[in-house]
Amino acid sequence: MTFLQRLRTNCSKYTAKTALEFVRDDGVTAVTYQQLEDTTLRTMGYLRAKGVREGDRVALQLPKCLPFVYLHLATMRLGAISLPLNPGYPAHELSYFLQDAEARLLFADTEIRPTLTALPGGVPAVDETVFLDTHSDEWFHALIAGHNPAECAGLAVPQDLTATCLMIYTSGTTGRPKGAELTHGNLTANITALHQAWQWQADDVLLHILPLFHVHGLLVALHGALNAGAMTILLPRFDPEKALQTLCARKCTILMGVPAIHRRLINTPDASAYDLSHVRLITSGSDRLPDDLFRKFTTTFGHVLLERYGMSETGMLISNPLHGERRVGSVGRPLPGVAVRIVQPETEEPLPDGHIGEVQVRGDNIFKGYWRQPEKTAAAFTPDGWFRTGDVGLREPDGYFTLKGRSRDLIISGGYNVYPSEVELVLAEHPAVQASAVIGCPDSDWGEIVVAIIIPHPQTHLTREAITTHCRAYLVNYKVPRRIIFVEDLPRNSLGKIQRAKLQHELCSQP
Ligand code: MLC
Repeated sequence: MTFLQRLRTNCSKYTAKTALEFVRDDGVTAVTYQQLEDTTLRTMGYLRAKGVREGDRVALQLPKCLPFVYLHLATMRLGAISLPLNPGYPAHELSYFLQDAEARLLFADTEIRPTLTALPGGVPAVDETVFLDTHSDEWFHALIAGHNPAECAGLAVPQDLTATCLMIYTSGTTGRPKGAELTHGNLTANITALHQAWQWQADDVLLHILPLFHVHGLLVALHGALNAGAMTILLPRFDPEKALQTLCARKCTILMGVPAIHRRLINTPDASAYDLSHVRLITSGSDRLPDDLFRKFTTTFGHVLLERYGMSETGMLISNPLHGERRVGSVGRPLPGVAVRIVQPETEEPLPDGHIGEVQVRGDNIFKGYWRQPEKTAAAFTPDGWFRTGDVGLREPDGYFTLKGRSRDLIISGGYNVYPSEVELVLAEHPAVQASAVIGCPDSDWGEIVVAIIIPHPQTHLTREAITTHCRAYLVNYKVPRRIIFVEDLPRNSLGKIQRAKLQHELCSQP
């Protein structure tokens, strides 16, 4: 049964049970499984009336809200492609995604109307933009009110496992971001493996504190709970105190976060006074979990974090066990249905246990390819069909995997991926920047922070503030360099390539 079929079954099985609760400062909106199904069907009617057909892209640049969930599910149920986008993208980044994806519809918050209207020539390659006032759901319900659930109730839930239903943009070491196409089969394989590994139950209560526009918050957390017929309590944004209070008051059983979130949780005043004994699972992913954080979390809350490993292109791959040893520094063993091998990077020959090499993976969870990028798709896989993760690691003789770094230049800040090249491209647009290099430096709060090393043009007076202002205009907040260093020269190798590792070695330990 596919994820969407399972969800529909859950909606008819658990009719009166709460599926979602959205917590606002001014109150809580509860949605039963029956209401979720009815609203999804109405939304499908609305989208169909707007002309959305199989394979069309529907872009969601919305803050975390219930209409996001309805639009996402309704789009996929129609056989169309849900395209979640970070609501913080400035016009420059947003414009690229919209152009590349050629979305039929864009749903955006009224608050970003000025950003969108500032785009030269209007919103690119989108047939229509629908602005929603996401402060209240009334607005959305008024929009779909003309559509009866019966209108789309007879439509078959998509059966084609190879059809794309979700597109997530990911960056790379070169070029512009690419849309990773995930299929119904991928979503189903991912959620089936996690359901089994973490033993999701219908009486689980998930506290949802992550953004919805990424694989972690969407596919692992939200889909996981819906697939199990469980209840999800959604907080619109992460606030450590509110999270701990809600976790206790609502007797939540599952929490998922990134290391930057877990660090904030342990640093909350009187953290250890919160009784989390009813919580059965707290997971960590999207970034390496430092050993000290792993240990401090256990001493603070009496809970051993379960670290797991995944990517946008693959969904979840490896996980520490629900029962058994959650090994510090390790991401655990491959999930059911996922094959993992370690290869020698140049020859791609499999390596014996204990040897460090590139992590390559296979399974029904691995994405179909990059949107309209056949060459990049081909380059992402080995000739025999293994996906090259770009991560470096080793396998212990007992099957546990440990990640040791990356073979690509990737910075992970607060669980978000940043590729140096995309920041360097923006820096190069500044008239007073002669050359630049961007590196990630370790940071106790964010894991890594983005650091820009810049050679200013002679005869210009370049300030850090000017660089920050420039970057904020073109890049979403977590990509904006937190440290800016002016230099007269950059170290290059004999081919003229900037030596990032050398810069990291020289500059990262300095404040
Ligand atoms: C916010 N800021 C960041 C940042 N997030 N800086 C660096 N890195 C980040 N990740 C900056 C803001 O610009 C702002 O600065 C200041 O920090 C405070 O912003 P904030 O929004 O109030 O921060 P906060 O709410 O504390 O957010 C922190 C966070 C958030 C950890 C909750 O970053 C987050 O939700 N991260 C999760 C990301 C995630 O879901 N990744 C999954 C990817 S999927 P200023 O100067 O503007 O005031 C994936 C696959 C997998 O990777 O395996 O899961």
